Amino acid sequence: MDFLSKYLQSTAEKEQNKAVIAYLASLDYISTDSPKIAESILQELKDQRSNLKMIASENYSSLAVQLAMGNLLTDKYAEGFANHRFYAGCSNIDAIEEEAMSQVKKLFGAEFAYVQPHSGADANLIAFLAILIEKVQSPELERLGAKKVDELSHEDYETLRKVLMNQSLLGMGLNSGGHLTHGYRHNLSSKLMRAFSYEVDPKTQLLDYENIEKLALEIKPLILVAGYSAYPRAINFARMKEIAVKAGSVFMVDMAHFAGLVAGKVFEGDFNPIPYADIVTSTTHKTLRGPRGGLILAKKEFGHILNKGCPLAMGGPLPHVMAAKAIAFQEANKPSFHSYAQKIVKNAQTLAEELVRLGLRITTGGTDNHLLVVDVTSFGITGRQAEGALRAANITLNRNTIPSDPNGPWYTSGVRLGTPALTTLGMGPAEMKIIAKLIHAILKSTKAKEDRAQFVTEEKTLLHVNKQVEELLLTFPLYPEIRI
Ligand code: DSN
Repeated sequence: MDFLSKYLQSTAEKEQNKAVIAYLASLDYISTDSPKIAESILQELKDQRSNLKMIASENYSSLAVQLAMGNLLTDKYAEGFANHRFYAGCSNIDAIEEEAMSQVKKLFGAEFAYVQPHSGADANLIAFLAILIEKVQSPELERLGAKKVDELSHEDYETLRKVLMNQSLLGMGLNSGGHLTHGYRHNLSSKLMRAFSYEVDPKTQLLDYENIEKLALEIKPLILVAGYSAYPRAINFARMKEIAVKAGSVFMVDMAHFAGLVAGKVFEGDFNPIPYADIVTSTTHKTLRGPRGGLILAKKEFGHILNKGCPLAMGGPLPHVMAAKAIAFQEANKPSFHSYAQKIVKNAQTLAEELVRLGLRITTGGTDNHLLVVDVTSFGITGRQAEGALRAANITLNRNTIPSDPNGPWYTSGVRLGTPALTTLGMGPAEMKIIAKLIHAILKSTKAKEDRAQFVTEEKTLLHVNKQVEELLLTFPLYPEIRI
């Protein structure tokens, strides 16, 4: 590969366009060491440029965010937390971690921030453990007459472990749009604690706060979790907090999906989790548009435990990713991020309205956020078949269960669509209307084969949609400054 010298010969803006130079140089340089890896990076760029990215949990980060991850920060061990490390020579990592913490606290108005989690799942695990330690282990230690776990005899430690493992968690069920880490049977969360789920109302598919309250008062969980991966509505966190208080639960919110909508002030008042939750976890790469990673915000009382996320549950922090998080938080602190967040929702609502107008069934009938879940059963296909047919048409999304899904989480009866990435490209309501028609055309022209994963789509429609997608993406290109 020799992208950089071609670029330098063809542009007079070379002094100004440092990001492009860095990007191209890195590709060229990687290709000298590993042509295979350079080829895959290039291929991924081409792939993302030729498909409409509608996976609700994905986005396009800025080149500054991406480039911050490609350097020697990855070589540094920094177990511990800022200014409290188990390794020498961490002062630069301290500065990076402190900058990321300060930017994200400002962004969300949070008392405490922990920016090390490698993912949202890590963030949730650390949050669960912090709550168990603060609310269960500490009083149990006192009862056993010890200050630290190290002081306990083997027998007393076993007693403590049994008490810790006997706690309960109440979160939104996977079929209703909750996340795996909120107590799903195939996730550690349901092995670590006794896990219970609340589900959406079968008729409206909306959260039923009265029902959640009833369940919470019966179970009295240690932790009440709010948050979702596939629920298209705003949650009333003031109401959820009220339930948590009545049930004597710690209130935790996983805002991985909608963090960008909180940062962008779309979700305010009762719908902003920060003032209400004891602990808020998130990812940094979805609506928040940062690097792949996790994040925890909390009331101060949990800070001293959360800071011990490594080694409590996690390996060494990733300093290069913390640097990229700091940049992303700074970007989200700019006023332009507010209008970005508003446009995400406007686009999702337009898409939903147009799909409904075309006769599609959308769970809850619409959306308040960045995502929608479409029931594809009326087309006689599974979610898996719909996902495959749409990908063949260059529309990338993921299959998703709908409430009470008869097809289970592998085949599913729905697809989940999101607008964060297309909004980053600059698309608006006019494009959403076109895309709704394209999705409808593909679903209508797809027939199921016997196997629940196999399908066939009418050739003429497929070619038409491919062409339309290509035209849209030529008008709204990804990283237009990178001309390769
Ligand atoms: N995998 C993420 C999503 O797609 O929603 C959540 O973990």
